[in-house]
Amino acid sequence: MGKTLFLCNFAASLGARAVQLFAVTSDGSRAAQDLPLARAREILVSDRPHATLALQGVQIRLGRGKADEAVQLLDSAGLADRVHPDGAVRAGMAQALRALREADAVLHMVDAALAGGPDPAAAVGEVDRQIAAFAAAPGPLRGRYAVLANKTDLPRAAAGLRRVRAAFPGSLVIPVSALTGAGFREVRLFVADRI
Ligand SMILES: Nc1nc2c(ncn2[C@@H]2O[C@H](COP(=O)(O)OP(=O)(O)OP(=O)(O)O)[C@@H](O)[C@H]2O)c(=O)[nH]1
Ligand SMILES: [Mg+2]
Repeated sequence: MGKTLFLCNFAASLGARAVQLFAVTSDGSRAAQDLPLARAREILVSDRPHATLALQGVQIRLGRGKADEAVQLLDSAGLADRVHPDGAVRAGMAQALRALREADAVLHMVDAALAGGPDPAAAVGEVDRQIAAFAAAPGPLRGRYAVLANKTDLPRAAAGLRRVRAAFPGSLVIPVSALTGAGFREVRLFVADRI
């Protein structure tokens, strides 16, 4: 759907050169390994579902007042409605949910091109609605949450974007293309205001 491609290209647009791969071990400690962004795009972005199983991240600078300090941008596993049979996939989803509470800003990505196709439920599921509802309620996410409607470079995304906005009526929805960089400026401003 584009979370990992977004991480790589958004970080590159802000001048980052490398992404860090975190291996989070059972005691919670992180082992980091640097990977140049071009290489990261090659090996981390994939059409295969559940390509990303563990949190991975990159240090960026947003270049805006206080926000011109190092900011950590994290990429997570995708969430699904059903309990996945593979324990590693389930663990990745649990880790993504835990990370939600600790972040200064949360970018929840959905596929606007998929939402514009014949099966929009594949793009916005129950777990997506639940997270949006959680973000809108008083609590750790309120005011720090935006939905990124990705793949606006594809033809079906125009209809998809309308469906995404209808599915998340109370949320800020930012149209983006992880591929072309469309919408990155809006995302940068959103994040810079919240750190
Ligand atoms: N046309 C287009 N393709 C995109 C865009 N973003 C991602 N893709 C493609 O969608 C596929 C999945 O991208 P990833 O970034 O690996 O998706 P992900 O959300 O990280 O997926 P998981 O880690 O498996 O949850 C790749 O083939 C990308 O090239 C986009 O904005 N436009
Ligand atoms: Mg990924």
